[in-house]
Amino acid sequence: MPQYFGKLHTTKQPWSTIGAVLSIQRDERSIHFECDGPRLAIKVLAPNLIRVQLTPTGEFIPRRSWAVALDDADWSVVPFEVRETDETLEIETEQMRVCVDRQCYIECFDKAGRPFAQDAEMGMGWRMGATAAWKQIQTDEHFYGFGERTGLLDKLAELQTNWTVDALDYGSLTDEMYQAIPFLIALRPEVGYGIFFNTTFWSQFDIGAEQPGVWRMETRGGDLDYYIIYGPRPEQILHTYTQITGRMPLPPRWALGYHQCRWSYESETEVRQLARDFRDRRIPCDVIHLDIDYMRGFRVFTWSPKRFPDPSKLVSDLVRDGFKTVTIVDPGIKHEPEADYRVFDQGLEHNCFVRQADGQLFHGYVWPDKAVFPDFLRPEVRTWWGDLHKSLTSTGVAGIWNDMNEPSIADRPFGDPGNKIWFPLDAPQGPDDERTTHTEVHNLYGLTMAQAASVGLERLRPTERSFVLTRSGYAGVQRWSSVWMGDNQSLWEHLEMSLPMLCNMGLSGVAFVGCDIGGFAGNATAELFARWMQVGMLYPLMRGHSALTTARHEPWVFGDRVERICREYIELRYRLLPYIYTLFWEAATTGAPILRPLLYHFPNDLNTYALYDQVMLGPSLIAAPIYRPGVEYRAVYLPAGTWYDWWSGERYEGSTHILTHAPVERMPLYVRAGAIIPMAPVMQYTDEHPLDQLTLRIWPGTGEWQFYEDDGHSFEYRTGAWATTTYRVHSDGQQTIVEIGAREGEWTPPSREVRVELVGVGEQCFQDDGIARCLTL
Ligand code: MIG
Repeated sequence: MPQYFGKLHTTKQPWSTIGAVLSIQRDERSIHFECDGPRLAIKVLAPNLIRVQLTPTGEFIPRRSWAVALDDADWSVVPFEVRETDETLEIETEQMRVCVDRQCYIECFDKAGRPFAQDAEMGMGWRMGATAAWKQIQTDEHFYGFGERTGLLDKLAELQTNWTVDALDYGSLTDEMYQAIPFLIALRPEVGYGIFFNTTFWSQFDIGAEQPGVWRMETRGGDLDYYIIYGPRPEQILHTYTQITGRMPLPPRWALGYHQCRWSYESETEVRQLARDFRDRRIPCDVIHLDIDYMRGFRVFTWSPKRFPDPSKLVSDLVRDGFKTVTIVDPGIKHEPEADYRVFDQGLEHNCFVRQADGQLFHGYVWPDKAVFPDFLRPEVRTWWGDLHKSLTSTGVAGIWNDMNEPSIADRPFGDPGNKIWFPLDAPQGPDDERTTHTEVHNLYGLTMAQAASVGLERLRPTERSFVLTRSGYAGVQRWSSVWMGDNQSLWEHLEMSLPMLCNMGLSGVAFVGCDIGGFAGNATAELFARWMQVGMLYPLMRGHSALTTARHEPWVFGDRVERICREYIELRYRLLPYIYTLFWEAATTGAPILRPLLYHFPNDLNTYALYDQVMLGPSLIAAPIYRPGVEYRAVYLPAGTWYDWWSGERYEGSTHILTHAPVERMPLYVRAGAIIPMAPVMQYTDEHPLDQLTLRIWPGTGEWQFYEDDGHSFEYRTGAWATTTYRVHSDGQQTIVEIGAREGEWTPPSREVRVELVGVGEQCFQDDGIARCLTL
C-alpha cells in the first residue's frame, strides 16, 4: 500500500516490555539476562558485531540458516570485558562498548564515547503476534539500505515494509517491493552502524515516521533477533554484513557486457535477426534473453516447437557469433494431469508442490493458467528443480532469469479481473524436521528459487560459471543471484529513481543489480532512451528490456543519432570492463557495492547524504547524469580532493559545486586525481579477443589500484588461477612516477603490451611480463 495512505488504524493492545533483570550469566561469547519469564541474550561475534536476541516466553526459537551464512559458533571467539555496576552491565570489545541497564535498555558507544544504536524510551516490546524494538535517531543521522526501495536515497521519515510482492506499476510511494531485505545503515559524521533484522516474517522499519527522533523495527515473529554492526564507515558495515549473509560469487565476465531483452523475441527468426543487427551495426552485445514466449504454452522447461524448432542449433549459432543465451523460468507449473507434462507429473509424484493446511494441492493462476508451485524451502525440491534446468543447459543456455517469484499469483484465470494472492499463510512449508508455515517463509520464496537455480547450474555446468537473475529475494540473495528492479516505466522519473534504487541495493549487500534500460512499461522517447543508455552503462547489470505491446527499445530504433550515442556508451562500458571486473571481484571478496552513492566514500561529508543523482562507479569515477528532458546543464557536486573531467581533462578542486554542460551526447563523468583505470580495446563481445592490449589510463595525483584478472569463465580462480597487479602513482614535484608491482597469483594473462597514458602529460608502453617496474613520465 502506498505510504501516502499511512497505516490503517487498528485497535492494538499495548506493548509489554521486558521488566527488571533478575540474574545475569556469562559464557565465552554471550551474556544472558534472565527476567521474570522473558530472556535476553547478547552475543559478541566480532569486535564490531553483536547479536541481540529477546524471547518473551523464555524459549529461544531455534535459529534457521536461511539468510545467515555464518553460524554463531563459526565466528572466532573474540575477547571482551564485562563490567557490572549497580545500574548497568557494560560489555567492551576492541571497537565498541555496549551498556545494558537493569531494564534491558541497550546503548552502544564507539571508542570516543559517541553513542549509536541506542534504545529509545520504549526499548523492546511485544504483544500478540509481534515484537519490536525502538531506537533513537541522532541529529544529522540518515538511513540507507533497506534492500529494494523506490524514491530517493535517504529513508528518514519513511516506513519500509519487508514483504515480497509483485510490485507492478510501482512508483515513488510504493512500500513493499519484490525484494525484502531487512537491513539498514544509519550514518552521521564520524559514526555509522548497520542493523540486520534477522526475521523472515513480515517486518517493518519506521524511520521516524510515527515519532520523529525514534526509529522502530517490528516483526510478526515471536522473538526479536537483530545484529548491530559498528562501522563507522559504510564499507566496514558491509564487510561485516556480508560475512553474516554471504557474498556474491564471481559471475562470468560475459555477464558484465550488454544484455538485450524484450518481452518477447518470440521466434528463432526474430532472435537471429536481432543478433545480426548487433553485429552489423557494430554495437557490442554479449547476452540475449528469451522471455516467456520461448516456451510451449508457458510450460516451464519446455521449448515451443513452432517458434523455436531447433533450440540447440540456434543457441550454438549464437555462441559462434559471441552471444550467450539466457532463458526466463517462472515458478508456476502448469497444472496438467495426464498430459505427459513431466514437470507437473514428477513434481506431483515426488510431492514437491506447496499444499494447503488441509493437504490439498494449492493452485493459483499465472501465465500457464492454472498452476502449482514448488516448495523451494525443501532441499530435495531444490535439487529436483535444479536438475530440471538440464532441458535448457543441454541446448547451451548459459544463464537463468527467475521471474514472478514473490511469488506472483492471481486468484482466477488471466483475463478475468482477479486479485493477486499468496499462498495461504498457514500452508505448511519446509522439510519435515523444520516444518513451518508460509507466514514465516513468504519472503524466502524468490531467494530459495534462485538458490535452486544457482546450485543446479553449477552441477549441470561444472566447469563454466553461469549467470542467474532474480526478481524476488531476501537478505543474502547476493549469494545466489543478480537482481533487477522489476517492472519500471519509460518515464524520466524512473530513470532518475534508478540510481538511488541501485545504490540502496548495493548498500544492502547486493552489488550485481540493474534496472531495465529504456524502461519496461511504456514507450521511451529518443531522448529518454539516449539518456537512459548513458546511465545504463553504469549499472552493474546492463540490460535493455521492454514489455509486450510497447514500442521496440533496441539501440537502433530511435534513429542514427541515438544509435551513435548508444554505441558510444556501450563501447565505453566495454572499454572499462577490466576496471569493472575488478570491482566485481572486490564485491565478491569484500561485499562492497559496485555502484555507490557518494556517501560511501565520503561518509563524513554531509553534502553527500541526500545526493541521489550522482553516483560512483568504484572509487575513481563520479557520474552526474542528466535525467530530465530538454536539460543540457546541471549542477555537479565534487567532494574533497582534485577531480578531472573525463572528457575534457579539465581540473577541479573539491569540495565545490560546478555547472556543467551536457548536450545529449554527453553524460558528465569525473575522475579522481591519482585514479588508475585499466581499459580494454572495444570488442563486440567480452571474449572476442583475449586482453592482449591493456591501457592504464592514469590521472596525475597519488593513487593505487589493484587490478584483478582471471580467465573470466571457469571456476579455476577458486584454486589459484587468478592474477593481481598493484599499480601506484605519485609525483615527486617535477615528474610523475608510475610503479607497476610484480604480478601475483597463478594465472598468466595473454602476452601483451601495456600502454600507460598519463592524462594530459604523455604515454609510455611496456611489454607485460609480470615483473615489477617503475616508469617516469
Ligand atoms: O506478468 O515474462 O518483470 O521483466 O518481461 C509479467 C514477462 C511477467 C514480468 C517481468 C518482466 C517480464 C514479464 N514478467
